[in-house]
Amino acid sequence: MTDTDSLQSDLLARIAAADTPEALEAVRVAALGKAGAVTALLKTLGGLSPEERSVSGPRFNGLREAVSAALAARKAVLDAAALDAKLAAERQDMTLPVTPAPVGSIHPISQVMDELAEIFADLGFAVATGPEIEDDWHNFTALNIPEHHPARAMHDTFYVDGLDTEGRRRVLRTHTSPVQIRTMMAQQPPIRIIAPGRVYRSDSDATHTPMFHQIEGLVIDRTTTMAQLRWTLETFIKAFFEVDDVVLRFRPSYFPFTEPSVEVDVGYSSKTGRPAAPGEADKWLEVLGAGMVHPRVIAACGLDPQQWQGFAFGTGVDRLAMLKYGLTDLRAFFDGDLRWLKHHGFSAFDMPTISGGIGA
Ligand code: 2NL
Repeated sequence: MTDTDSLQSDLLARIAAADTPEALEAVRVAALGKAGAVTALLKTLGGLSPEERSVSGPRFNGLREAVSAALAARKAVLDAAALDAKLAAERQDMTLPVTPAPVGSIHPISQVMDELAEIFADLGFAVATGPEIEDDWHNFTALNIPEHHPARAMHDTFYVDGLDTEGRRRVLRTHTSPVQIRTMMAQQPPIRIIAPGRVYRSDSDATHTPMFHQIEGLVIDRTTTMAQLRWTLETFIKAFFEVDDVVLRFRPSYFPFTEPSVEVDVGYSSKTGRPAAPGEADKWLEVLGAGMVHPRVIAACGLDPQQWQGFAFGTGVDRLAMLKYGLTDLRAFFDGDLRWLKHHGFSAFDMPTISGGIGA
């Protein structure tokens, strides 16, 4: 047996005996590394005569190939064994419940606006929207609010610097009525719309925030009456608060944009904390303002008040949300506290519908 043969059989035996990847790597370095035994043999080829090289060259290279092949084969065996061990040790319990992906929740104000849109849609009302930065004509003048009315004062209303392209003062809308003005100017009656959205007033204390939410309704037709207003509001209050019967009280009031004007109280049971039928109500809660649209407002929109008349109403969405869902702190609505939102928010999958029960 030559030296090459005995080196080969020694290395193959050590490869076969290596039982970890680390032990196998040590044999590889000892054989084929920079200072390895096979590398050293190959290095001697350069100093041999051509005759000697033609004998030793193929032998040494054969040795290197045999050792490389044995290393690769042994590595495959050890890798497969390592994978088997890992698979045997690790377990996934496929019966465990999945961790649900984190989901957000619907803010109570958004929920209530969706409920209102759904209720009024079933009564034939479309949702109308408009700009939050208005001009003083749409926000005040068209609504029969005179030039020196206190509502126009800087003290109450946020004005935006500069004038618009028509020379009108720009204001953050103080109510959603300008949306109805824009609708009456853009389309012929009959009109049945609600206008929900953000409004702004310079007011800030425990029960007032400078931005809040309003919803107004408008019906314009040839023979629209206050009796229809009463039925519409009754139907709305019953659907929204999910009560079978309710009593409303119309108190005479004043708004520049309606004549006659009323404030609408809902009979309320302090026992159930809900609106109640005539016999069960023990107090009144003011929830809406309403009236017949002032003929001057109809005329300002380019409609003939001799042909068209209508009713309008308005109410605060934030207060409706507080009443329906028992929320006590208005300011928490706008703090963006995720713990509050998680607790009081609604599932995005609970779509409000009349048939499904609005507040389910
Ligand atoms: C309230 C009272 C009200 C209206 C809003 C209205 C709109 C047009 C014409 C006439 Cl375009 N009226 N809106 C009417 C009566 C009352 O809101 O207490 N809101 C919070």
